[in-house]
Amino acid sequence: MRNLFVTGGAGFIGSAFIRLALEEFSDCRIVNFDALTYAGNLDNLSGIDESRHRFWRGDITDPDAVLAALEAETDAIINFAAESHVDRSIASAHEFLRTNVLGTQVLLDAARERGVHRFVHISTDEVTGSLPEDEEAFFDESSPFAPNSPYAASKAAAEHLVRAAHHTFGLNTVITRCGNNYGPRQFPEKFLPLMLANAMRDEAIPVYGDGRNVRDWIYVDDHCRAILQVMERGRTGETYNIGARNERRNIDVAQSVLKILGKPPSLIKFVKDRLGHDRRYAIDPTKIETELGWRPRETWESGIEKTIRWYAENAEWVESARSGAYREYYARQYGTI
Ligand code: NAD
Ligand code: TDX
Repeated sequence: MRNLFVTGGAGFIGSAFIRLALEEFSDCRIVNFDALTYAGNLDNLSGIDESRHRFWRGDITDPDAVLAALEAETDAIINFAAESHVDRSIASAHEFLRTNVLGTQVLLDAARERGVHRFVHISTDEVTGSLPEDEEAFFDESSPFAPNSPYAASKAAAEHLVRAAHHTFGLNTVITRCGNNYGPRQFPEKFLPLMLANAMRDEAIPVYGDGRNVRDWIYVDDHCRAILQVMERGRTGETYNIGARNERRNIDVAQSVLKILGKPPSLIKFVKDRLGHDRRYAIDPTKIETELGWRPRETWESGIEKTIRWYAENAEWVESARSGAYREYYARQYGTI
């Protein structure tokens, strides 16, 4: 029996992970602990096997709530819960420190108190900062910390706390660092779903700065499969980079998506750059490839096709995500473009 405690399981990656874990392991039972912030959506879990999934609404910064939900026989905590959008962290860092830093410590303490066997912490390539353009430099697991946004700084702080819990208390921890995920059910504040939602409605696509910033893209299920392998077989106290060797400039991503959708390149609008905008991320995934034998299954072409199809077929989900508070956020972030 695998008893998992997943935090942030109503978000983009956490919900994909729950789908996959329930599919891959027939003996898997999941408690999904999520505060349902603007980014959490129970519709993301529609169609899963409810008999093996229990949703618990709660905040990871609340120790009593976490302990109430965390069963003693839990095999692993997988911590996805976070404030995850860089632009929002630039507007206000407070929630990022509260959830990403304090919340991680609350979970680490609870894991010790309940004797949880393994703590899997989901981190990001952004903790190691920005790489130079046009150079054969990559992030590996020993790259120095150099977070540049309040979001990245909060994720770096969380990693330090996980490391400390392992070193000081011997907690069985593993950390994963991934790059830019794409796929179904990603909230349309992030570049790719924002682009898809706007282009499908013939609205402008905002591209920051000169559009030459590079991101390393991975299909969300490939990321989740890697997390499952790290959860099962990763070495305690270790960090694993996860990447599909798929670097692309933002402008190229925008142009290729418009081409697939049959929309004109004139929809692209260059807008004011993000403050402190990291130039390039590029992940060296050699460690997870050689130690755990993980490889991505999707190519960029197959992943993008699946993603576009999902957004085309789920207009209701998109409209609901784009309503209410999203409109205020969008107006604040982009004005009228
Ligand atoms: P998301 O914003 O889609 O989802 C976050 C989820 O966490 C939501 O369901 C939200 O309700 C929940 N949450 C937020 N604050 C909470 C709190 N205080 N208590 C309980 N639940 C809370 O994020 P995502 O894109 O799915 O990212 C998941 C994780 O993966 C994050 O830790 C993020 O840093 C990391 N990550 C994301 C990417 C990416 O490209 N999206 C890449 C690398 C790493
Ligand atoms: O409107 C936009 N226009 C634009 O040009 C937005 C929202 C973004 N961009 C650019 C900024 C980045 O160079 O596109 C690139 C991708 O931006 P985001 O989707 O905001 O992702 P990023 O900032 O790269 O961070 C993502 O990857 C690492 C996730 O949001 C993080 O949670 C993850 O840790």
